[in-house]
Amino acid sequence: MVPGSVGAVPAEPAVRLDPVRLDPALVPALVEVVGQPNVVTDPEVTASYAVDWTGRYRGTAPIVVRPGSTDEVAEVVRRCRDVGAALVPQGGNTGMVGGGVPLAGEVVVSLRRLDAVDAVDGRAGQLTARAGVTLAGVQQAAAAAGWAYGVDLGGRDSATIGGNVATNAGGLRVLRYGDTRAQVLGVEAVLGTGAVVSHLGGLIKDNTGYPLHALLCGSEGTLGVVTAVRLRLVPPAPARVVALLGMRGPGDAVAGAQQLRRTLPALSAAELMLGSGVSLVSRVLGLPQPLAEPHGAYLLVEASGATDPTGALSEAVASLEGVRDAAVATEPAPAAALFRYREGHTEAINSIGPPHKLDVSFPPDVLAEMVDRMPQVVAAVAPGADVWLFGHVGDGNVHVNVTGVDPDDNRVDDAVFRAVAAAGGSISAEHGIGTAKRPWLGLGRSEAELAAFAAIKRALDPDGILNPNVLAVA
Ligand code: FAD
Ligand code: 2HG
Ligand code: ZN
Repeated sequence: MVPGSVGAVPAEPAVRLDPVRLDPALVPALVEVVGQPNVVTDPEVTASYAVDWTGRYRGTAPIVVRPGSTDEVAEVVRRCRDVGAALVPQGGNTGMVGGGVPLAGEVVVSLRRLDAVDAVDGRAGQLTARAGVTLAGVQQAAAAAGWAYGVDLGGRDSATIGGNVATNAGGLRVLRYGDTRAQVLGVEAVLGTGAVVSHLGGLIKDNTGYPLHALLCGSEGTLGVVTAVRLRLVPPAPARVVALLGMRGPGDAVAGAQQLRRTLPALSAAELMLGSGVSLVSRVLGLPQPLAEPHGAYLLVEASGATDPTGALSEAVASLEGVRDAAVATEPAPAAALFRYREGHTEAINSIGPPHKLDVSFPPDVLAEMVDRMPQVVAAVAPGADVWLFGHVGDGNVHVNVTGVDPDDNRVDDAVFRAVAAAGGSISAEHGIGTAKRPWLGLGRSEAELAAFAAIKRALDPDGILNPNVLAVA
C-alpha cells in the first residue's frame, strides 16, 4: 500500500471484528496469578471498562484482570499467550480512538493498581512512575520535589502515565517541552512473549543500541504493556500569564500563534478556539461569555518562566494583526478560568452525543487555509452535521470534532482524512490510530514503512495477542 492508496471506505463501522473466544481455563489461571478479587467477571462491574470516554466505541469485557506488579503483568501476559487470548491494556480509559476498550471481547489488563511514584531524584531532575499513576499524580510528585513535568492535558486526573506513553500524548505544552516521548528516558514493559524489558537508569546520554523506550512511546499497547517509566523533569515556571485574545477570524489566530512562537520566547501554550465552540462551552458548562462581545475566533496564549512574562506577552501581542479584545490573568484561579473555555470543549461536545474525533495536523503554510476549509469538507458528505474546530494551533494540531453523524458512519472521517493527507498533514497528531483510524493508516505511511511496522510487531508480539485490533499492521 502506498500513501493515498486506501480504497473506498464504506459507510459502515471502520473495522469489523471477530469476537474473541476465551478458553474457560483462563479465569482460574489468572486468579492463580493476581488473586480472586483482581479478576473481575461480573458484567455490571466490567461494563465501564468496555466503553470509551466518548461513548463512540463499545465492546464487551468478559474478563478484567488487575495485576499489582510488573511480575504479575508478565505472568498475566504469559497465561493469556498460553491459551491464545488477546488482551487490551487499559489505563485511565481516556483515549479517543477506540484503542483501550475490548471491542472484540478481549481480556482487559487494567494497569491502575500500579499507582506508585518511586523516589524522585531531585538532583537529576527525574522520577520513576509506575504505569497506573495519573498524569496529575506525576505532576504533583514533580512539584513536591521542586520540579515540574513538561506534559499537561485536560484528562490529567484520569489519564495514566502508562497510557500517556502508549499514546505518546501531546497536550497543551508541546511547543515548549515536546510530547511525551521527549520526556521519557526509559521504560519497563512486558512484551507479547511475556519477557520483561527494563531500562530505568535515567542516563541522559546512553547510545547503547535501539531506543526501545522511544519505540514503545506511541505503540498503543501493541508491542508491550508498559509497567513503569523514567521521566525527565523540567525547571518550574512559577511566573505565568494567560491571555485570551478575541480575534477577527481563524486566519488571524493561526498567524498570531505562528508569530508568537518567534517573538515571545516565554510562550508555553497557544490554543485555538472558534466562536461557536466557546458559545457551546459557555452554554453547557454555565459560564459567562469570556469577553464583552463574541468573536469569530479566539487565541488562548500562555507565557511562563522564572520571572514575570506579562510585559513581554503584552508587547508581543500588541504587534499581532486582528486582535479585537483581550482578557489577561496573572493569578492561578483566573488563569484556570480562561483555560476552562478551551479544556471544556471535549466535555461540552460530548453532551451533544458521541462525536467523530478527527485529531489532525497540518504544515504551517496550509494551516490557516485548512482550518477554513474543514467545514466545507465535512458538509460535502454530511450536510446536516455540526463541525467543532479547536486545538493546539501552536503545533499545527487541529481537533476536528463532528456531531450529528451516526457513530458507525465513516464518510466524514474518510473525507477529512483524505483532505488532510492531500494537504501534507497527519491523520493522527496526538491521539493515535487505535481502531478508529486503522483503514486510513496507508494515507500517511508508505508500503515499506508498514512492512517495517509489521516486522517489529512480529518480533515483539509473535502471537499477536497485544491489542490485535489496534494499528493492525501485521
Ligand atoms: P487509555 O485510554 O486507557 O488507553 C489508550 C491507549 O493506550 C490504548 O491503546 C491502550 O491499550 C494503551 N495503553 C494504556 N495503558 C497502557 C500501558 N500501561 N501499556 C501499554 N499500553 C497501554 N490526548 C492528548 O494527546 N492531548 C490532549 O490534549 C488530550 N486531552 C484530553 C482531554 C480530555 C478531557 C480527555 C478525556 C482526553 C484527552 N486526551 C488528550 C486523550 C487521552 O487522555 C490520552 O490519549 C492519554 O494518553 C490516554 O491515557 P489513558 O491512561 O487514559 O489510556
Ligand atoms: C484536547 O486537546 C484533547 O482537548 C481532546 O486532545 C480533543 O476532544 C478532542 O477532540
Ligand atoms: Zn489535544
